[in-house]
Amino acid sequence: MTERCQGDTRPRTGPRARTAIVLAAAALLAATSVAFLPGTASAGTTLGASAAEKGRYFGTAVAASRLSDGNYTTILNREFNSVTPENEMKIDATEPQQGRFSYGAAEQIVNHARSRGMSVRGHTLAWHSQQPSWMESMSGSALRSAMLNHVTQVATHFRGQVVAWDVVNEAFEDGTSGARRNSNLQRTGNDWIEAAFRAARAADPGAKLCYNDYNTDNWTHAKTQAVYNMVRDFKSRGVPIDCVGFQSHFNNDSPYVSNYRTTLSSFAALGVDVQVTELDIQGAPAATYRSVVEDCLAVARCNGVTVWGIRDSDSWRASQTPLLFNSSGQKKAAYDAVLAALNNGTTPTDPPTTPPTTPPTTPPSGSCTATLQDSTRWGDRFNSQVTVSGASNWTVVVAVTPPQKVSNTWNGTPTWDSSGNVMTMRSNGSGNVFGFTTMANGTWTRPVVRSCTAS
Ligand code: 9MR
Repeated sequence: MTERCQGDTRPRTGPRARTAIVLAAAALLAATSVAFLPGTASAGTTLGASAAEKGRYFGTAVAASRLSDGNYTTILNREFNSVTPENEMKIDATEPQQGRFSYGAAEQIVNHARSRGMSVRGHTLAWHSQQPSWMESMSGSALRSAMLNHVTQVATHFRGQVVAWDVVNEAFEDGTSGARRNSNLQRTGNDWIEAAFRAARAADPGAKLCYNDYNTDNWTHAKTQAVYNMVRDFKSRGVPIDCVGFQSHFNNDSPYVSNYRTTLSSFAALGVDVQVTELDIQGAPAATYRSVVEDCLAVARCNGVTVWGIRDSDSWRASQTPLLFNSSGQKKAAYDAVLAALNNGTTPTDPPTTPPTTPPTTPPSGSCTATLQDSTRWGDRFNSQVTVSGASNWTVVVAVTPPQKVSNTWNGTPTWDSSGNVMTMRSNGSGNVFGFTTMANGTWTRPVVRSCTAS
């Protein structure tokens, strides 16, 4: 359960040591149960930290042009642990002229995010909209090759930096037809979507590959069923799809409905992850925001929620005031509801997994003490929490065992060695308890604290 971390060379056996270990374990158990009560510091006081404690991310769309706005970046850096470039990775932004790629604005966002331990969702590689004019006027096999080249180039450029790509966006028609949207890409042949997924997989085998759409939230709608059938077909034929994004732009014409959870769980049952990718709700009713988050938390394969902007003034639908912060950057009632939902959320019912088999380790001495505790565990991943004592400005080095990968962190600023298995976590003013999520990838060995240094 716990790990002694610094210069503790006493033998681990003998009645006294055993008594001490039992007492320490009891104290930590007590501390753990308190720690997860809502309202306490480590129950999460920000959206990202609270989501991470549930093994999820909480993200936002980010516009590069707003990164110079201090009010905006203060909220971004404090609250979110995932970002989606709002427009900067779209085709017209990244390949404005055929064969000439332009990554500056996208890289600005990627660097801002990754240097602060946030993950990046890539949006989007193939879409009928926001095509540069050279692509809009193309058709047939020339367009097919240009599209595939675009997917390959962009996914290769950002390889290793983007955790999930919206490979294809909005390829189905609205209404009751259940048909594919008629677009220049669709006219290159019905297999254009799977061709795009195969190209993306070849370019960045480590990224999750998503299909992303809107008006696919209501389980009874023809469009939802049409996307579901495509995903089922892809899974049965081995087309490389890992996730489905539900944009979830809710308004009076396209409201949230209570079968949303059924939609998420039905797609997840096909063997894909699901993600809420562009959430905004007209008027930002707190109860609806809360329901969306609870629905995601109730589905084990729902990885996280992204809102489509930070403040109402940042929204593409600003007049509908659909976001969690008002235009001055103050938290709205919907914010409180989302945070409460994240802190009290139901625990997914994943199958039980084998606990770690390695004994606790004693890392070399340092100038502070870092104690690692196991936390929530799911079918594919687990959380760990590290408590630091003896310093308020600290640096803790933690190693995970390959092929494990850390997918999320909270309450610290991480950097990585070149292998990606050794994380150096620095205090960021959020206190002396930090946490992280490890994707097990089949290996359930407990992460090891290597050192703790006061700075
Ligand atoms: O929020 C984006 C807005 O700034 C752009 O002008 C618009 C152009 O198409 O795209 C908006 O984002 C869209 C996203 O890329 C796909 N789903 C719908 C979003 C809202 O229109």
